[in-house]
Amino acid sequence: MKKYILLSLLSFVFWVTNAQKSDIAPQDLNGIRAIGSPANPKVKMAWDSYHDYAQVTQLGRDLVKAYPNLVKMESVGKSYEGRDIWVLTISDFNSGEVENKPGFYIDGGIHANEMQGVEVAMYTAWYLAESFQTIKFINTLLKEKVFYIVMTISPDGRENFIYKSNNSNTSRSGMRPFDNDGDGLVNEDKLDDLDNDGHIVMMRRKSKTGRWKVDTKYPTRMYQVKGDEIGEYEMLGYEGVDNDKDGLVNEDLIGTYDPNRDWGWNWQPNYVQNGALFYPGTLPETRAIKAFIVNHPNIAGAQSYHNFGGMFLRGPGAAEDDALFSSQDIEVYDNIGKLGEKMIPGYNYFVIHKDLYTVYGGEIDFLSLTRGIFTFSNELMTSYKLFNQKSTAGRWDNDEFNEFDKYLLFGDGYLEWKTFNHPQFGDIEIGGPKKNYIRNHPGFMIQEDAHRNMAFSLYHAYQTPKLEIIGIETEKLSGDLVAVTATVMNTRIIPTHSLHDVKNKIERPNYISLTGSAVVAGMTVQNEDLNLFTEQKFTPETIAVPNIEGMGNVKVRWIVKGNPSGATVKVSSAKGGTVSDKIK
Ligand SMILES: [Ca+2]
Ligand SMILES: [Ca+2]
Ligand SMILES: [Ca+2]
Ligand SMILES: [Ca+2]
Ligand SMILES: [Zn+2]
Repeated sequence: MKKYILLSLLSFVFWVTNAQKSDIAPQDLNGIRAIGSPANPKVKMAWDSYHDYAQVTQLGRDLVKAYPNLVKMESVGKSYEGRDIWVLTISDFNSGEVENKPGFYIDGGIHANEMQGVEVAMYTAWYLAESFQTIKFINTLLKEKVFYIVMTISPDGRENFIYKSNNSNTSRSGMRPFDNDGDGLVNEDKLDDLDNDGHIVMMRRKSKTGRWKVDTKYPTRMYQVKGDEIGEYEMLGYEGVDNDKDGLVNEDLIGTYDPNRDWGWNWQPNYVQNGALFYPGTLPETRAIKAFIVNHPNIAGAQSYHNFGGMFLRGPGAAEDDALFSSQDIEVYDNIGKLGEKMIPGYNYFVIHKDLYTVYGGEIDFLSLTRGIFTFSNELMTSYKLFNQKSTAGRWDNDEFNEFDKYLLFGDGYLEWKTFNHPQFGDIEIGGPKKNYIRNHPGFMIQEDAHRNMAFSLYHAYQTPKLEIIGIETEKLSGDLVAVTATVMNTRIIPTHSLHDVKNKIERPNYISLTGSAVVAGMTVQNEDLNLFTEQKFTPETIAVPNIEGMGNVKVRWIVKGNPSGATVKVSSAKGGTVSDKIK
């Protein structure tokens, strides 16, 4: 009897270990699993808070540990303060070399106060790894593509935003000191957290000539009086004192430069483009990412997450570059951007300089115009998300954030006004929105928007070129000559080269080669019915094809001596990957 119990116990243990070994965890099969999400992830994460640098790093390490065949983590360089800028390479390492797969680049949080970009990038890395075994689409995607995810591109600024006193607009940049007011001193008059609560809020003072009043409906909200209405308060800006007694308050803050004006396309100096530094690539963070992008010519699509406004932005950043976006390339952007508007209600597909503002030396232009990469930048969060309806006023003018705060956040979004005795302004009051409200999603909304934005980028990544040799035909000619004709199709909507790339010869052409057969002549078929060919006299065995359009195809033909059966046709494309087939 004892033996029997032991045996059945052993077989139970055996069954359990076996079940754990299988690709799909039993908990994921039914019951608690919600469709589209891993129920039993190896790396446990909660997506209702923002993560600091140590936690971002830890997620990368945990994913590498749990999924060594899917995730690799490297440092692309150091930030100004010496933090590693991590890039996660995510792909199925068991199916082909990653360098030979179309790549998709993602980064988040170049503007450090725009916190959720980092969370979307982290969520994407986590979701891809955790869903590889359960969701067929993700499985195929990681077999065919490689993702390069820089979770936080400005780690110093993010640490500052989290651990130091800030408002929702600081710190937008990194920590490099800069003399903003030209007095020979750096960071000499920073924001001052008067009550030391971590939030830099507004200062107001009672005034008979003031043009501001308290909104009786939402007492933390101030509004500007109009016409002949008498005001009650004057506004004195963000919490601060004149530290260096130069008659200005908060005039030399930490990091007022803009890392998204430091890139090498249409860069302009600071007097034209506010926030630019000394030359394109002044910052170590920018230089590290540029080198990474240039060293990965397989990157065919890219996404850089920002906030605020609910937008899918494409270039150019400046009107004078409009002509560089051909109708052919715009059609690709339209296809992806318009679907995005359906995938994320409240988000709009826009052009940076037309619908937002002019940006010189921006990262999006660097990616799309210097490197020929089809790039979107999503501006995360919009007031549409509050009540699923379009706002009638701008972010700072409407009272929807106050209403949302009252009924859905129970007052957690704002600090009530309180008195303070200021060394220069006397009796004032301080209050207003917390640093992590307005621009950044409230906790319960982070995951849904992360998922929707990830889905948009996965669709974008899916549409990077996929090359297939759809047919190889042989035809006996006179003597021992044989014509070999190969048809190569791109079955996705992104071409191997943007038209801008082709015109400027940014990336090498695609090569279609025939090996294992004596090639006498090689040519591109222009029109088979009308017998139009373009012969390539130099290296006829390797035909250079400048572009294979989205959903388009090319035909190449070789004239060979003798029976070509067993010879190999190979397509090699920097952004379209490699594929080969043998002649039967
Ligand atoms: Ca100064
Ligand atoms: Ca404060
Ligand atoms: Ca000063
Ligand atoms: Ca000052
Ligand atoms: Zn931004």
